[in-house]
Formats: sequence, C-alpha cells, structure tokens
Amino acid sequence: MKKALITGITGQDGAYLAKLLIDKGYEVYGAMRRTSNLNLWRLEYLGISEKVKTIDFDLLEQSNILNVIKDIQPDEVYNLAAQSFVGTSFKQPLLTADTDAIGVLRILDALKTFKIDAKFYQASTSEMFGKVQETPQKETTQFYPRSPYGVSKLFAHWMTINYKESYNMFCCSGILFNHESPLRGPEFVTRKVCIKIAQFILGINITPLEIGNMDSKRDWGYAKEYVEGMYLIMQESTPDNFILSTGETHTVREFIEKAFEYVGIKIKWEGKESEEIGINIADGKTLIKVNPEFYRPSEVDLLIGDYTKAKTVLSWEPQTKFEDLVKLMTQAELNRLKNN
Ligand code: NAP
Ligand code: G4F
Repeated sequence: MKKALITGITGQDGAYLAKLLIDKGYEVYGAMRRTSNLNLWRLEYLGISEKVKTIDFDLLEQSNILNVIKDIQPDEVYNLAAQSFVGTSFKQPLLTADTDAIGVLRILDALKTFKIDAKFYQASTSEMFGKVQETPQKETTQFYPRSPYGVSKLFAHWMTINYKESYNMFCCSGILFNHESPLRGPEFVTRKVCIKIAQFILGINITPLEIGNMDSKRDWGYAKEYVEGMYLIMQESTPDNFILSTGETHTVREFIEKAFEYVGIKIKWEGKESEEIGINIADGKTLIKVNPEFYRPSEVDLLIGDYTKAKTVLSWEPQTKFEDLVKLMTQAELNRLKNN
C-alpha cells in the first residue's frame, strides 16, 4: 500500500485528491494545522473523514515538518497547503511569503535532510503568469506575478525545480489555472456568487451581491478533474511541470450572468466602473453592485492556459465546460441551503 502525505487536506483540492487516492488504495495522511474548530466539512461531504489519517502540521514550523516527514516516510508528498487567497496576500504579504514560499522550502529541505525517496508535488499556479507575456500561457511562458501570493508561489516553483536539479530528487509542479467546485472557499468569486444567488432565491438574504472587478478573465475548470491531473503528474517516471487548464477564458461578469440565468433571472448592467449595478430585467431590482473594497492593488486581467503538454504526455483533458461548471456550482448551493 502506497503512503501519500497531503498537506492542505482541509482545503478544496486536498479533499478531492484524498478521495481519489483512497479510491486507488493509498494510505492517505492528511496534514492539517491546529485550529480552534475542527474543519473537516469537505472530507465529510465526500464521505472520507474516517478514512484519512489526520496529523498536526504547519508550514510555518520547521521542527514539525521534519518530524512528520521522518515519522510517516511517505512515498508521495502533495503540497497543497497555502495561504491561497490572492486578496489576503496584499494585506498579509509576510505571512503569505512565509507560508507559500519558505514553507515549501521547509518541506523540500526536510525530504533532502532525511534522504526520503519520496516524490514531491508542488501546487504551482497560473497566478505566476500574472501580467501575461504570451497568450495562451504555456509551460514555457515567461512569468510576471502581480501579487505577494504570485511572487511567493513563483519562489516555491523555482525551489522545486532547484531541488530536483541539485539533489536529483523527484520534484514536480502542476501549474494549475483556476479550478472551482461546491467545495471552493466562500471568499473566491465563483462560490461567492453562487452562495448569494441561492440566498436570493430562497429569500434568506436579499441585499445586493457586492463585487469587485468584473472584467478580469479566468480559465475556470472543475477541481475534481484537476486532482486527477496532479496524480498523473506524479506517476510519470521523470519529474516535470505541467499546465492544467481548460483553454477557455471568461469574465467574472459572464460567470455572474450565467449563474443568474440558471435561476431564471436576466441581468442588465447600468453605470460605469465603481458606480456600475446589475438589475433584474423582470422587476427592475438591483441585484449586484460594485464595491471597490474588492478591487486589488494590482490585477491579473487575463488567464488562459494551453494544456497541450498534459494532453499529450498524461492523456489528461478537462471534461466540464464553463456553463456546466456554473450550473453545477449554483445547483449545489441551492441544495445545500435547502437542506440546511
Ligand atoms: P484552499 O481550499 O484554500 O486550501 C488551502 C489549504 O492550506 C487549507 O487546508 C489550509 O488550512 C491550508 N493551510 C493554510 N495555511 C497553512 C499552514 N500554515 N500550514 C498548514 N496548512 C495550511 O486551496 P485549494 O483551492 O484547495 O488549493 C490547493 C493549492 O493549490 C493551494 O496551494 C493553492 O494555492 C493552489 N492553487 C489553487 C488553485 C485553485 O484555483 N484552486 C489554482 C492554482 C493553485 P485551513 O483549512 O486551516 O485554512
Ligand atoms: O476567485 P478569485 O479570488 O481567484 P483568483 O484571484 O483568480 O485566485 C485563484 O486562482 C489562482 C489560479 O489562477 C489560484 F492560484 C489562487 O489560489 C486562487 O485559487 O478572483 C478571481 C477574479 C479576480 O480577478 C478578482 O479580482 O475575480 C475578481 N473578483 C471580482 N470581484 C473578485 C470579486 N474576487 C473575489 N474573490 N471576490 C470578489 O468579490
């Protein structure tokens, strides 16, 4: 039985990946930091909370990382833990760098120190492309990160490559474009929109959706499919970096329009920039308004990934299209709220 250590087990990808590996017969160790509330709702949602062996782990604590690596002696380490919210990275840049940059180095160095022959996967991100230098973005596209999060992840990405090249370790990265699901954190724009729509429809909260920049474009895929790509990247005989994406891009505005459309509401837009509002055509009510609080000091305007390498080498391909993703997320929120 192979042993996998997954950091970030309480997050969206950690939960989906744990389910995939358990189904494949792995012994899964889920590394999680201590919080005042046990945060296992995603593992419970997937019915695997009893099957994951949870262990205390914090990316900020080197001695803890050393002990975990030494005790478990994993075959595969998936480092999914991170301060993953771009907005917060502007407000907490040092914490973000300590977690997302130095935290990764702590793990790499622990693996090197104990000469553990484990494969290591780093959760790299399309945020590293930032102010994009080429469209669509490929594995060879030059990086230009635009946030403390993106800069920290780029450090971790290069450290992963550096440990591979310097110490002959199996270190690889997935450069993943945005991937969403009903398990997405509520602060990310897709789930935020879907939660609000479910609240409108069920009459729980009828204040307008407050939103930031609606013109940025993202390449949104379905998280459940992306963890399959992570697994395939780790099964290669030589470590390499792969983009996982859909090859399509849509604005935040389109996501909002499609999600409202799914519940039978057509939106018309009035006003400009911070004064813009979205109105229900049927009754003239304001359902959306821009709140500049959600703007970022510097924005990533456009992301669209070329996943040709993953398709050719790994036979990985995304299945869920943008509109289906919007529908499945909106429906999941409606179900969740009705059941509660
Ligand atoms: P997520 O839902 O925000 O999960 C992040 C996980 O990291 C949570 O389990 C969190 O624990 C944990 N964590 C945060 N700080 C930690 C620390 N100091 N020590 C240990 N654990 C810590 O993120 P996700 O969407 O699953 O993404 C997984 C990874 O892929 C992240 O590294 C993210 O940056 C990267 N990524 C995500 C996307 C995407 O679109 N989802 C795209 C590209 C790359 P708590 O539950 O305690 O907060
Ligand atoms: O949903 P978001 O917060 O995701 P973002 O910034 O693209 O980052 C996500 O994807 C990255 C991969 O490219 C990951 F590495 C990262 O960990 C994370 O998972 O924002 C998407 C877009 C941005 O342009 C943002 O400015 O939506 C815009 N936006 C507009 N209004 C908003 C809002 N974002 C949030 N979170 N909340 C808003 O009200």
